[in-house]
Amino acid sequence: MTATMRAAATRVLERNWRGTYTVPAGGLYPHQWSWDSAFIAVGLRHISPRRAQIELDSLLSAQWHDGRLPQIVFNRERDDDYSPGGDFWRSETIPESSAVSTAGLVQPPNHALAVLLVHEADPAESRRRRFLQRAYPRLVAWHHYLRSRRTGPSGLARIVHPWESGMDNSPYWDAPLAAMTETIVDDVPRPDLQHADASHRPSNAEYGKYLYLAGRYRDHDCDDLDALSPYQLEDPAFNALWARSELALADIAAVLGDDASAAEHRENAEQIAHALESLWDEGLGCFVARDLLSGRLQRFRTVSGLVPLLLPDLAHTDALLQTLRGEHFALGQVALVPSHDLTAPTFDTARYWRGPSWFNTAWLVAEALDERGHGSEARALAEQMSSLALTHDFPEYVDPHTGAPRGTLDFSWTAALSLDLSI
Ligand code: 9WN
Repeated sequence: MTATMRAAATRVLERNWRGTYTVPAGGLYPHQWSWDSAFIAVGLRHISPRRAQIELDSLLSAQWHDGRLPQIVFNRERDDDYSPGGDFWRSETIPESSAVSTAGLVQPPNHALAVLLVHEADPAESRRRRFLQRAYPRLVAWHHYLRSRRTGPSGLARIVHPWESGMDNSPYWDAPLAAMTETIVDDVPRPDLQHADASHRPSNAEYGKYLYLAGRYRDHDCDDLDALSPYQLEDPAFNALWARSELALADIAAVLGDDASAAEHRENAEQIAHALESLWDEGLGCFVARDLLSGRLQRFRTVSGLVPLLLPDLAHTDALLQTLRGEHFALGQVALVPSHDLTAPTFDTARYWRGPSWFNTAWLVAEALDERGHGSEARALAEQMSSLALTHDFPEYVDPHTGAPRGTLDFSWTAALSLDLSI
């Protein structure tokens, strides 16, 4: 299995490699995406630790002056093939942006975790290339951006666009988007529909709101203190990954011999984990999102609400495991981990983050199960990932009930993360 997986995953990652980074998929996603690159590097480290470092270096070098790591770094030659592209964002006119063309939004902060795993794959090569010395200050600046520009009184970072969650059309965002009167109805380009079935992608109505929010943020120079977005949410997975990445930063600081900073990062992680308590929903048995404008919790079971399982010493580990194994996510009885509650009226087997099972969240859950001492369930999940990935040409996501492929194929993080868990 490992040899076959290695050969097949390597083929996908070669095909999607663009010299200094990997695109998520050649047709649908022709640029570099932030949290994709971090997941991809986790798998690339088994093929070439050096290339995994370059993947992360290239993303980190697109960092803005204010510390943010952009959602997308554009290849301007492919501007017409994805919307919104570099022309839409015109980041070169925004004072805080970097020298390269990027989107102004961000994605979940999984990067420090990836940097640590890539370093550990080949510490000698990492030391030789001074990988951690380069990455650490940039990661610290990225987390500082989240703390200083995105964190409110709750102590949690807020997202200002559904794309920032990485789970674009999650049911969490339904009410907040419905409450927005502003949208764009004309001229909503959908080049994505040339590469994926419309029933697997977000709707046109959702895209109208996505474009409105992105345009409004851009028109305020992406200044978080100035632009009070009509969409402000706290997402559990985003914040859990931030806390988990603070723990990774602690380990990186320790490798660099900076024990005082290591202690600070551990304290930050504890503070975020503590703040996450306010998103716990006892009735649902998982974490949920909060709409900061209405103050309401968005009471849905989604895979995002399970991701805090990644945090050690969490008060709700047992309850989360029960939710994962029960009828709502049915671990071991369906394909991978559904993105949404199998029993909910809003569940959809095909549409993106409203039901289908994704490989990145399966990897996060497998890591968490392993770290929490449930090795056999983690291995079973890893085996399912490998077998679904190999059978269906590395799909973007799958139908939880049938395992049938959905979205695009030859998807980079599917290849990278399935490879990671097959080793
Ligand atoms: C918008 C690239 C990205 C992933 C996201 C996934 C999808 C983009 C889109 O693709 O989002 O960022 O066009 O739908 O939801 O998690 O990073 O793979």
